[in-house]
Amino acid sequence: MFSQEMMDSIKKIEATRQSRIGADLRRMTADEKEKLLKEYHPDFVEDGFSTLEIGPNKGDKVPHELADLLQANSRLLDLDNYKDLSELEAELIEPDYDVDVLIIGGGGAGASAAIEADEGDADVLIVTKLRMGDANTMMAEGGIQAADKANDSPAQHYLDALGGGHYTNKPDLLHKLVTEGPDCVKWLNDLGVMFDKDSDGNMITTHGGGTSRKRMHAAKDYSGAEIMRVLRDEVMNREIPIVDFTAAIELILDDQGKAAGAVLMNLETKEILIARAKTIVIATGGAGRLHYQGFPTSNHYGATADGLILGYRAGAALLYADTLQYHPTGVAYPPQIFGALVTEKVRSLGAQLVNCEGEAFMNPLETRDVSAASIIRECRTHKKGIATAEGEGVWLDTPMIEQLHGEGTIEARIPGMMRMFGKYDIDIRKVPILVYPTLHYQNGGLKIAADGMTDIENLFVAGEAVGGIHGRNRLMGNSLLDIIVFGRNAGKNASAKCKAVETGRLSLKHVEAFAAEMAAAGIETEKVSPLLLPSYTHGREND
Ligand code: MEZ
Repeated sequence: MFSQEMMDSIKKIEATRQSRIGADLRRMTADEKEKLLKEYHPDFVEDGFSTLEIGPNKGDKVPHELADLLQANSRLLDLDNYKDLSELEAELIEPDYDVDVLIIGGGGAGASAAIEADEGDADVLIVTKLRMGDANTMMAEGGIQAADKANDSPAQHYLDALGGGHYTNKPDLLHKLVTEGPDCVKWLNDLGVMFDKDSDGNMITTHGGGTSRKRMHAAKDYSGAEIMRVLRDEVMNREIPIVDFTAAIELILDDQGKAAGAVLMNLETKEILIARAKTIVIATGGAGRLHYQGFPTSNHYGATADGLILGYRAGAALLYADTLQYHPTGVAYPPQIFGALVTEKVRSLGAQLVNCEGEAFMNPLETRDVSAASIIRECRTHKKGIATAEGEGVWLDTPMIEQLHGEGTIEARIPGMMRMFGKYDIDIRKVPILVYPTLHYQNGGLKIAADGMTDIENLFVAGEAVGGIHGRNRLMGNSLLDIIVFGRNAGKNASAKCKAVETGRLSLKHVEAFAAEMAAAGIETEKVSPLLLPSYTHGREND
């Protein structure tokens, strides 16, 4: 199972384990962190980025892969059953769906928005390109932050997230996140999420990287799946209509430039459908499947930045689209689960990051950007990584957890991790895990105000497609929190707003205008967007 090099190194890990337990691993200074990030974090790799030539963020840099999609051809310009755009525009008069609130995306943010919009008596429709719950929410493991303990406060939570985000978080968005956190965890608990609790019924909370208080609430190490289970049930119980396997491929504006619906495509039949709506919530999630800079990803199959493309082509601005989160502990070995998430909770429980010599090279609770950069340095410059067929990695010393907290802790607190590695005959109670950074989260996204609305009237955004809440680096557990806080917020505000909306004549003129802007800038490309699904066939579709 393990190579000889790995076996030899594991012996060194075992030999140094006892001396590392209780060792005071110094936290880096701000200057050390800044230097480390500039040298090793992928956000600072100059040739990973292109400068946008058109659109609201013209002049800004974003990853090449995203730039190629933001400046690509609309799918509407190349539809089999329509001669040209005017033929499709003629169909806008008789939409297939006509609702108050259209929610694009079936993850945690979309579900939360739908529940609150329904609660606000709006007529709601969810469209999702896969199935309800096929989303990054489902993949989140370690927990959700909320400052609801006596020794904590939203102000403390604010300061932690602000420091972790390099002081670039939008203050009003961060304020909302932390002040509404406790109520959102209570809302989830009341809906039926089975959070870990002690024998007195109190929530068990742990630290995450960069937190000054234990405020991570978890459902073992499948917190996102548990939250999604409950949200999906709630959507079903309320009989909110869901159209699945159907992607939004373009937004529709009205003749006053306000958002007024979306063009949908059934992914199985390729049928085109028109949805008219008074307000729209984009909740399409992240972009891990764009594999920026060749990184593997912890994201679900549909994470292809679609919402950013839809919003941008309609004229909505992006914020911090040049900053991504590489989760420090993606699986480096075995290859069958390369890039999968090893939850930060493993480090919260005390497992150290250790190089091939058995040396702990950083405090395990540094923030994610710093931890990822530190692992890359350990491998690339210090040459203390372990080689694998896919690249390299460092050890995450999981057996330490049971030495610190007693036998049975791993099975009780991180059973998902134990099962995932167990399938490949790796018992994480006995041997460490090999890890390397994996593309995990889109820190940036569409710019919103505190009510969740973009620069485009009636267009709301929630969840990972939003930029600005977390600044340039998100702390663990603030994403599960943001999908709930900002999902509910968008749902409430979209349903309240729709009562006063008088939709004008539906139009796709912005699609033509964007194509003209591309032509004027001399951008010629075969690419069409949104991507919808990634391709792993590398041109071998017919093999
Ligand atoms: O917030 C996250 O990204 C998260 C909880 C991930 C994890 O490490 O478990």
